[in-house]
Amino acid sequence: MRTATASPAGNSLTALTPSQKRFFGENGYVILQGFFDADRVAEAKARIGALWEDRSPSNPLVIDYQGPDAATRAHLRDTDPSVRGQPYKLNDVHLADPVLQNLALDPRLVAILGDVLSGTPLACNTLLMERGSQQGAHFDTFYMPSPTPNMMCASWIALDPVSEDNGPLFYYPRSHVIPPFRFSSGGLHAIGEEMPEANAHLARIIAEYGLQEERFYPQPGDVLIWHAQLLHGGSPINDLRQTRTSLVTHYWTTLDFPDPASWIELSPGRVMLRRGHQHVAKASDPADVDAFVRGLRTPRKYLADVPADFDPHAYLLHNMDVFRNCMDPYLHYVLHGRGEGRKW
Ligand SMILES: O=C(O)CCC(=O)C(=O)O
Ligand SMILES: [Fe+2]
Repeated sequence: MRTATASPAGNSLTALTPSQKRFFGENGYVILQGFFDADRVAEAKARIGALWEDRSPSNPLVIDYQGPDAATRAHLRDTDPSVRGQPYKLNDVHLADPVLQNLALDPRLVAILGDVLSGTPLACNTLLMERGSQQGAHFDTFYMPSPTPNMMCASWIALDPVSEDNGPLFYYPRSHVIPPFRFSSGGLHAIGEEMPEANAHLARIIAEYGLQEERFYPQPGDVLIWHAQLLHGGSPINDLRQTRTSLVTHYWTTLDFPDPASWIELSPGRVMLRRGHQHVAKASDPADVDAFVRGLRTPRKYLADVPADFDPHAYLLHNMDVFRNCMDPYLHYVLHGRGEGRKW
């Protein structure tokens, strides 16, 4: 599929061509070949090494292991270097590292994303991986649906060549036009106990609509942009020795966050959600929760929408997944928790 969306001068592209725009609308993704040059790629890879080496208490990064200790979340500074040889996800490097931030919020990239989204993209999180995720087919809206449906997209920046052996990203072209799976809340946000049903639904729509999986075999510097509702995942890794470094950024838009206190604008058009790092918390820790609640900058719109006696501490302590994912309890309650019948 790479030729269908090839751009003659990827590293000077600042807007999608009309045919690329049409391709995105019809297929739910677009590939920008050679978007970042070799220097940007080398610089980014050097930063990843430096972040791993930074053992100082001021290194705020939080890692999710995906290897033998899958489901472990820890500070990168405390992580044994051997974990680097296994699949992992490093959360939100854009909050801590200017070089990686400049990839996620590259001026040319945000101009293109703004066009795709018809609004200013708002980087809500990043995931840095040095190996494939091997994650099953999913919609990103299971994890971080935008407040307004479809006002969301993702960029996937290749920093290594990808082949069949190092776990290529896969996706189903045109899956974005299929009505999304709705959880019992009526929303798109995943409810843990209902995931088996959601996965069975995905298998059914793949068969019913005759969706054909495609795999992405990029060169370093290539970028894939996908629509909020494009079904995708990571293929199995055949050779764990090979890295498959990529930076994924999920973007909402500033239209959903009209209060500028919710963002940080690095320069015009380059905007990220004002938020902290993910929380490393194994059990309910009221002191951590308290510190988090004190630092909140909840948009007024959401504050006004919760019951007068809503207690954000109690909500986070009852719903540690919300705390671990560093989600604002008021916003989470209004967008998801109320519909899901969450306790507080
Ligand atoms: O790179 C991968 O293997 C999958 C990444 C992904 O699904 C995501 O970050 O949304
Ligand atoms: Fe995803």
